[in-house]
Amino acid sequence: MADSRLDQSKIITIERHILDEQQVHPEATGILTNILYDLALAGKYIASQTTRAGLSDILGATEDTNIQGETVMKLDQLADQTIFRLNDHTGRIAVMASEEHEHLLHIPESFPIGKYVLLYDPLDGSSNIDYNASIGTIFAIYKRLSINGPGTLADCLQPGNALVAAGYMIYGSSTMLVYSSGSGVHGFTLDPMIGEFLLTHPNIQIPEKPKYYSVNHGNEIYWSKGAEKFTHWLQGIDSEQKPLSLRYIGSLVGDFHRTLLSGGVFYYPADTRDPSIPSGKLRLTYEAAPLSFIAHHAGGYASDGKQNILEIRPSSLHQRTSIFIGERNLVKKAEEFIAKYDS
Ligand code: AFP
Repeated sequence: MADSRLDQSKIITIERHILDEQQVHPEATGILTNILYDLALAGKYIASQTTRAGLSDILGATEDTNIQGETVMKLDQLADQTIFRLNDHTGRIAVMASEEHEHLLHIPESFPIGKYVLLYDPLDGSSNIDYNASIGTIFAIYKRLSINGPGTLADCLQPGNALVAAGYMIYGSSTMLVYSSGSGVHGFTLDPMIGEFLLTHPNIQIPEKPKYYSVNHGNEIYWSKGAEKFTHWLQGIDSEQKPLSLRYIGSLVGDFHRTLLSGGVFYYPADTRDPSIPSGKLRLTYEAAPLSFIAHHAGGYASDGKQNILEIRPSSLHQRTSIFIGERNLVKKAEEFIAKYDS
């Protein structure tokens, strides 16, 4: 039964919030608003399936491997299809790209083509599914560059500073949707009683006082001198810095979400493990750019160690990058160490 003590005047649903945001832009047609609703709906459905993962036979790996050579979990496929199918027929999207597919996802011929481009990582951190740790969905929305016809690869290979909106859903102890369309970062928590996302974290700003640093220390032997020295600085070794505590899940959305709310820095530096991908593990288009957009609009900053991630124009769909993301001064400090030791 709904709690009658809830103050109805303070309840802002995601629908109302997105509509209010639209009012601020008189030129808005409502199309972006509807894409955000569609993604929120996808998030609700994926959340409902992930919470049942331990119960049903959808848990476990399929025999397929994705373009990154990783084992594809069944939940990845379900999340991937859910997002595609909720957006393929609406006439709002020109083309999509998913971390799970090597090539572009075109709108079926029977459906109208729209003016926006949607890139998504349907279920990030999926190697954590079996261990009940937080996982998430990341999305990035651009305006198409091409004039008409099906959307093109060039439409998808835009730098993060051309993003119109970006965000993520996190499936953890509660389900949250966090997004920005350029005016602040707003977080909504799914109320499972009413099946609606309610505004719980308006205008998120990354705290200036850092609490944690977040990195996979197991890779330290593969790091550059700059990444190693930066880590020592965070640990208070050879520095005046009060040591920060370490937190690392290995699920980007979970690690980023904590960094956004608690301050600090998450990083996945370039390493020497795989000479074919010297630039880092995370995907620029599906992971780094949208989260960098969120960090930027929450007062933070994201860098590949040398430059603002939002300024990098991808040259391929599945391009990887190193990343340092979080509280601005800490990320700038990382850039200093990289410049000093790795140039
Ligand atoms: P999976 O989706 O295969 O679990 O990969 C998750 C991820 O892309 C990202 O979410 C994490 O930040 C990162 O990989 C963790 O990588 P390590 O396991 O190498 O630390």
